[in-house]
Amino acid sequence: MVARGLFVVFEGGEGAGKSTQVSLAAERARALDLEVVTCREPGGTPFGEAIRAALLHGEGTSARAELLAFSAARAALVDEVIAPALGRGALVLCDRFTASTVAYQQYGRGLEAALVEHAIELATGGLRPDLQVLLDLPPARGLERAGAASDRFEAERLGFHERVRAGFLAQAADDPGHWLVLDAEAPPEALASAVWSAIEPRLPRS
Ligand code: Z5A
Repeated sequence: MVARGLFVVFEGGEGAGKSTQVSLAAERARALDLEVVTCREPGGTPFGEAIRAALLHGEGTSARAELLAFSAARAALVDEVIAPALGRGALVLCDRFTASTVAYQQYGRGLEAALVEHAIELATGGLRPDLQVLLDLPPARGLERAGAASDRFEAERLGFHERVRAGFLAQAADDPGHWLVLDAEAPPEALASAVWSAIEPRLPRS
């Protein structure tokens, strides 16, 4: 049987604290001598980082082209980083993954669910996270934390960010066994403990 690590994804709106929680979870895991691989979307490979720059700081494009660009970056990340790490039995902690595509491109931009689902399938080859942590925060609070808009998504109107939040909450409600929903206004250490309590029992035992 092929070794399988654990794939944990952190999701939420801008400034929700995803990168903070990826770092705190990685610290806890490394203290236990586990192999930990951290990554972010879009990005995480040289190809993906080039797409990230175009998506976040370029001129912008159609919603369909945006969907395909996020998907191309994801395919590279899955093939080059995530799948090999899981094959070695590592704990993979990723800042955003497919739920962001559903929340932003489907709920936010208004693309059809079937189109988004198709792109996700193509990019991941069916790979799904074992656990998705939703750091839920009213968008106004998250944008305040993130500071002055520094990319094309942060610059969207509040209504867009409200739809994105609803998109994350709907996905979590549809599949509660694979989601942990946390109030992102709690202190970072308290959130990190809640996250670790969900990760620890899912870790592969040797
Ligand atoms: N996007 C998409 O449309 N489709 C897709 O498929 C994918 C992505 C994958 C990527 O940006 C953009 O791409 C994203 C969606 C879109 N939209 N935007 N913008 P990103 O992920 O790089 O950027 P972001 O979501 O805005 O992340 P961020 O601003 O870096 O936020 P974060 O990682 O969630 O938060 P943080 O950096 O950990 O913390 C933010 C601040 O809050 C910082 O000052 C912390 O010290 C503070 N913080 C953190 N935790 C707390 C708590 N618990 N309490 C108080 N303060 C806290």
